[in-house]
Formats: sequence, structure tokens, C-alpha cells
Amino acid sequence: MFDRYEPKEFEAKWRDAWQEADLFVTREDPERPKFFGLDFFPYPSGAGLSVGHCRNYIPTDVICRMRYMQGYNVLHPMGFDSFGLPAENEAIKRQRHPWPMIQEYGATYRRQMDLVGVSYDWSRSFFSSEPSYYHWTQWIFKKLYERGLAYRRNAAVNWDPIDKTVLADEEIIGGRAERSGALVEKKLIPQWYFKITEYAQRLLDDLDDLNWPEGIKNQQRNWIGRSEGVQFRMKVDGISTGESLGATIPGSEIEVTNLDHDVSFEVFTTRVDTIFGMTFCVLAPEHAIVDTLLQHASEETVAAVRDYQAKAKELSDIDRQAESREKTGVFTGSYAINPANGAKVPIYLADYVLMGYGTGAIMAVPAHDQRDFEFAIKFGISVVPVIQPDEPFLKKYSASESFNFNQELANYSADPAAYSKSVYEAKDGVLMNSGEYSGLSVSEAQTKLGEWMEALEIGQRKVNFRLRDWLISRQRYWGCPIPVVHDRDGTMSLVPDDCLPVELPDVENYQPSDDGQSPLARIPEFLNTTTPDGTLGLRETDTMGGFACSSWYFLRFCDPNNFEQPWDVEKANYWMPVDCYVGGAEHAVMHLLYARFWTKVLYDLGLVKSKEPFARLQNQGQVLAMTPYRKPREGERLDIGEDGILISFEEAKQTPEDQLIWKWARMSKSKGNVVTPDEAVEQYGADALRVYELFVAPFDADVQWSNEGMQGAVRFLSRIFKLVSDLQPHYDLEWSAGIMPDTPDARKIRRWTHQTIQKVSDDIEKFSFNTAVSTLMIFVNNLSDFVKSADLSGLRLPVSEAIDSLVLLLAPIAPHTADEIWESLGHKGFTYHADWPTFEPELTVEDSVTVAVQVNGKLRDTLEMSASASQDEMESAAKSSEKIKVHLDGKEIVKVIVIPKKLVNIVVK
Ligand code: ANZ
Repeated sequence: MFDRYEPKEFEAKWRDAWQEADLFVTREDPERPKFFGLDFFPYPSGAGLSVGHCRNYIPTDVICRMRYMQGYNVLHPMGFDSFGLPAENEAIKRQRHPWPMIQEYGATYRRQMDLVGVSYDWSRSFFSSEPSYYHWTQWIFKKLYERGLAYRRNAAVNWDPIDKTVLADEEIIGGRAERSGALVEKKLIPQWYFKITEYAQRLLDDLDDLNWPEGIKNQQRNWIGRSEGVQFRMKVDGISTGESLGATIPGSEIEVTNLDHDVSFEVFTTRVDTIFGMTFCVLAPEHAIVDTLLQHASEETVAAVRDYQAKAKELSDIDRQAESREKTGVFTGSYAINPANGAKVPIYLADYVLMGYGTGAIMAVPAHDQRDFEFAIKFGISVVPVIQPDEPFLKKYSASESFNFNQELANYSADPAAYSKSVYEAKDGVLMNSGEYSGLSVSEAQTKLGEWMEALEIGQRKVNFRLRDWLISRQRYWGCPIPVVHDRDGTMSLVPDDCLPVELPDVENYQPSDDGQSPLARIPEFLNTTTPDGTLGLRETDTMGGFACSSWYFLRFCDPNNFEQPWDVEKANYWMPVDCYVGGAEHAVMHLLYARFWTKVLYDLGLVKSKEPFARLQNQGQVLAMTPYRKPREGERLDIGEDGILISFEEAKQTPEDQLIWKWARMSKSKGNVVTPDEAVEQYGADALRVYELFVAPFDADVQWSNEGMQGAVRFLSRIFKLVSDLQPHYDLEWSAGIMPDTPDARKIRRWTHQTIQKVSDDIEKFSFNTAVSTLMIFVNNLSDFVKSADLSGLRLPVSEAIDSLVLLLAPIAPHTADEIWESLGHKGFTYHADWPTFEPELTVEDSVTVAVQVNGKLRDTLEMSASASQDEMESAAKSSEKIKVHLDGKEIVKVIVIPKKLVNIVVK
């Protein structure tokens, strides 16, 4: 047996042996419980894996290996998310076809994953761009279409002029495409959508039961953005064509007219209680009623409005809503009538109101809404407070005992920020300046005003969601074709099941075009086809964005080689949901929401009985590496958030010390700071890499890569080899058949062993891998110290139990090392097939404890006592200690303080 960690001597041998034995091929024994452990579906990039990616794969591997040893059937698959823009852009850059390219990249990933000993069942692997996979992506598309959940409409979309494609809102940051950095434009083209909004409420409700990080759940809640409010009609003054209904609006002379003939628009508000504070209205610049209003406006107004509309067009929704932006707007020349009090309020256009949310029009209440407030200040519109804040609110925000609005109003031109903090958030409190509603609480007023509007049929209570339908089509080549055929007269039909998959044609030139059409539209053999009833038709040429492919791959893993159906329902029902899903926190909304949506649709179709795809979610921290930057030179511009210019390691060598800035930055190819698993394994060994990544920090914390840390891992593994080889002469393979001795030393070793089993099992379960490793370190230290001094004769059985337990607990963490030692000890087979050690609770209990004995608070002695000693026993043991007696001599004992298992303090005078 080796007496130190020699990875080059045995790691590759074990990996070959595992492969030879098909060790990780999924077992499906109906008698056993199941465990589905899954890593986020990776896109295999040309750069290969870094040790940063391993922080995802190694921990999942540890929990899967432990579960297998605990007797579970384990599904631990890996595949490749190979359709989509990144792959296509990379292929264009390399002037290659994406398919062979991505297969090569995938093969590199696989080799690297194998190199660090991850236990994937490769017999279940696939690429999402294989026809045998996307066949079923298309099949699911059809199911969505049949249920009315996939539809096509003309839409102003975000157009990326560099990547020449449409982007989802989520793919735009600060008005630029996240991927290409292009300034995003608006373009009107027919687009395919999935109707995720129909599932908004369920997507929200079912979050509660998921074992996911709270932060991710909240991001989803905000993204779905449910709000309850009232939607009501606002009549435009002076241009109504309606007849009188013989009633007036309460408190005014204004007649209620037949709304069907009125020029009116609807507003959505969550704060109908503030309706008396409405001092203007705002329409989104794209609002359809604007044209009508302009028919009654002066030439100058028309010109100003058209100009404003044109400018708004160039901005993305996200920019329009940016809190820091100064408010802009333009008056339309028209007024609307507040239905609650008949007041005439000016109608403005402003880009902070979005067309895509609510009704694209709002009642503006500057006293209680931050954005309206900023707008009112800028345009000199009055601010009418209508909510008297309650006491706790006043205490929190205002120094004065009585809250004086006039004073506040006087203050806010001087310091708008101070006012807005004190007033606009007033969500609790009592109404004022609100006619008959004054004196009611906010919630009472909301109910009453809602009822009143419903009775008069001016409006109704409504739930709104911020969530938008999911834009799925891409005008690009490298994606899953949409299985739809367009008839001559424009009707659409689905491609019949027996004609699936609609295969992507193998072409040389697949560059995107400038006209917004997919390159597939230029390929006649693909484009021209027949409709199901035999007439000539044209294929849909848009492809699906990559998020479609990753919305169901976990289901395919349950039954990946099925050619008859996407999966066998029984198999999916056995394996789903994924018990533990591991990946980066950056996927909080898109992928994780889309996959939940598809799963719910498939649930409704009876194709899977799990309503949610991922029962538990874990997000790993990143690996950071020391990265060189240099100070900017005169006139050099820095990227946002940076204080230096990123340089290569080569350039760093040439740069004077005082110009260099070294910083921890996320490991990535673009930063040139990547350490590959190949390098790490070559230099230190695969198990050392595994131990290091698990031990260096809590799973979800960022990690600073260090070579010293790797050496520490090597030393730890070497200590294990040394310990076991030292103990080998005392090792008995058949220890479990013997009768354990019951001496204090035997009990001590067994206590260490069983405590370690308990803690390591529990820690792995909790994803606390760093403490699992440190527990093993303590165990190894205790045993190493013990063997140095103790007489081991008579301890063969507890020592052997300790060694076997150590090796098996180590097996998921450092599997090569574990198998090497296991074999050297004389065991047959792999640790993977051995049973996970279990602990006996009574053996974990400490039977002796160290108690501190103080006199007047000063430590004078420490005593070993039975852990079950009573307070009286502790006290008398302390008093009879020779060292203590010296300090008690001739003194009077005033009192004795006893803390069980820890301390006795004797107070004397
Ligand atoms: C009056 C009011 C008074 C409002 C007040 C808020 C506070 P959530 O919760 O996000 O649904 N709003 C409605 N439609 C809008 C649109 N298309 N673009 C921009 N803003 C819009 O927010 C709903 C509130 O956001 C609505 O309630 C409306 O302003 C505004 F003290 O109406 B509120």
C-alpha cells in the first residue's frame, strides 16, 4: 500500500476500471428509492472546462455517489445544450459548420468531466441538436400549439443589429444586447410566443413548496409580478359623442354619458384609494388613443407629440423604466375627467408608462408615487396629498410630531428626494382630501371604491401580472425548426407526427440575413413543402430559441433512447422530479421559469405526474482567480465598475510594478485567467482537486483559487495513506463479524468513528461539503495522534471499523483514493458498491467531558468527568481536587456555580 498520495500511480487506473465495469450505468430496481441528481444543461464552449465549472459538477457527484452507496437508484446524467446563438456565432467565427464543431467541444467536456472522476451515466447522454432529441422538442411544441399555448403575432421586437436576431427583454442590459453589446432597436415582425402568462398564478403559487434558495424564489416572484388593482375608464373631456344617461358624477355637474360612444381610455392602478389625488394622466407614447386626441390639438402640440413619440421608439422598456432617468413627457392638449370627483386633469404622454403593462395608461398621483412626483415637479403640476400617514410611519420618516403636508410641500422643491421618501410610500394610513371617503383606511377605501366602480360599470377589480409571454422564435439557422407549414392563403397547420422531426437542412451558408428573415427562408428545398392536405405550402423558417430545448431535457434523461415517444410516462413518473438540481444563480428567471412552465403543461397533459421539475435547487459559488489589470493611461476610458484595464499575464510581466493592479476576478476565458482541470489534475491529482474545491469554502460562496490550497489537499490525502498504511498490521478485514471490546480506548475510537459517520452524512446531505471534509480531517488527526501513543493490541476491531468507515466516507469525495486503499486492504470490488456506513446513536455520545474548575473566576484545574455526572457530583469532584483545595484553604465558600458538562466556579471570601 502507498504511504502517500501518488495520483499518477492509480487515478487513471481506477477511472478505466469504472468505465470497464459500466459502474455508473443507471440502476432501475423498482424495490429501491430513487435519487435524480442533475447539473444545469451546459453549452459546451470551445474553451473547454475550467476548475470553476468543477465547483458545480463535483458537489453533485458527491451527493449522487453517497446516495448510491445508501442504496438508492441514482440517475446522474449529463448532456449538451448545443443549439442556439453561442454555438452558431462561434461556428461562423471559425468558418465551420456548428454540428461537428459542437460535437468536438462536447467530447472535450466529457473527457474533462471523466478526468475529475464524475460519475455520469454516459449511456444516457445526448446533444439537444440531435434530430432524435429535437424530434420531441417539436412534438411538445405541437402540444403547446394545440392547447393554444403557442401562437404567432406581429410584434415590435427587440432587434439586435449585430447578431441579427430578436432578443427577449431579459437578454438586454442597459439598452444593449447582453451577448453582442449592440444597441437594441425596435422592429415589427411576426413572432412566435409561448403563452406562459396563462400559468402565471400557478407558477407563483407553487414556488412556496420548493426547496430553493429564497433569493431565487423572490426573483421569480418579482418577475411574475402579481398585483391586485382596479382597471377603470377615464373619459376624455370635450370630445365625447355619447348621449346623456340622465345622471351626474357625484359631487359635480358632469353628466354620465353612454361610455360606448365616449372617447375614453382605461387605466390600471393598484392604488385606487389615491384617486382623489390624481392631478394628471399619463399615456404610453404608443397608446392608440393618441391619434384621436391629436385631431383636436393645435399644430404645435401635434408636432411636439410626434417628435416625442419618435424619440420614445428608440428606447428599450428597461431604459424607459430606469429609476435614475430624468422624467420626460409632452402634453397632448386634452383633459380627462376623474370619475371620483369630476376634476379635469391634463393628459400627458411619458415614456415611463409602458404600453405592454396594464392598459398602457395611468392615473398619476404625484403625492404618493415617486415617478409621478418627479414628473409633476418637472412639469409644474400640483401635488395633492390624500393619505395621512399613520403614526409609526411618521416616527420613521419625519422628525416633527405632527406631519404637515404644506410644510413638506414647501420643502420638496428644495429637496425632492427628502419629500419623496417621506410621502410616496404611504401605503398605510388614513384618507384625507377625499370627499366622503376621507377618514377610511387605505384598504377600506380600496374595497369601497372598487365596489363603487363595479356598480357604476366604470371599472372592475383586476389582477395584473408583470410576466410577459415568452418570445421563442429566432431568425437564425442553428435552432430547432418550428413544425408548422403555411398555406398559400396564410393559414397554418402543424406538421403531422409521422413527418417529425422537421430536420434542419445541412447547408454551407447559414449566415443570418439583414432583412430579419431566417436563413432557412433562402433554402428552397427546406422552404417548399406540402400541407397535410396535399396543397403547396411554405415551411415556417424561424427556429426555436435554445430555452425551448432546455425546458424538458431532464424528462428525456428519464428515457433517452426511446424512439417511439419523448419518454415513457411510467419512467418519467418514477424519476421525476429532479431531487437535486445544481447550477449558477444567473439562471434565476429564464431557464428556471420556462422549465417550470413546460413541466406544468406536460402535467396537464398527463405526461408526467410531477407538477414541478426541480424539488431542490442549489447554486454554487464562483471560482475567482488573481487577474492582472493596469492603471489607465491618460485619456483611456474604463469599463463601468472597473478601476483598471484588463491585461494578459504576458503583458503583466512587462508592466512596471507601480502600474499593476492584481484583482480577484471570475475565472473566464475572456480574462485569460483560467486554470483547466487538465492542468490541476496533472499537477496535483484529481482527488486533490475534488477535495480542494469541496473544502475551500461553503458551497455557495465564491472561492479564490490558490495553489497552496491545492497542496493542502494533497497533504490531507497523503496523511490518510500514511495513517492506513501504519495501521494495516492491526487491520482485520472480518472485523464486523467479531465482538467489539468494551474498554475506554475502544469506546473512544468507536465514538470518533460514529460521530464522524453521523456528521459527514448529514453535512453532505445539507450541501455542507467543506465541513464534511473538515470533519474527516479531525477524524484523521485524532486517529493519527492516537496511534502514536497507544497500545493497539486488543483494538484491532475498533481500529478496523474506523479505517473502513474512513475510506467509505471518503469515497464520494475522493473516489480514486478510496478505491485504491479499499483494494489494498483486501476488499473486493469498488467502494461505490459498498454500503454507506451507518452510525449507532448511543456510540456517538461522549462518555467523558473536560470540566473547568475555577476559584473566584480564575481557572485552577481541569477535570475529566463522566458526561452524565450530576451537578452535586461535579461540585464534590471539584472540591476534592488537590489543586483546588489549596485555594479553598482557610476561606469561606460563598456559593458554587455549576454549568453541566462544562464548568464549576467556587466563590470564596
Ligand atoms: C396610481 C397610483 C398611486 C399608483 C400610487 C401607484 C402608487 P404594479 O404594482 O407594478 O402593478 N402603472 C400602471 N400601468 C403602468 C404602465 N403601463 N407603465 C408604468 N406604470 C404603470 O404597479 C401598478 C402601478 O404602476 C399602478 O398604480 C400605476 O400607478 C402604475 F400612490 O396608479 B398607480
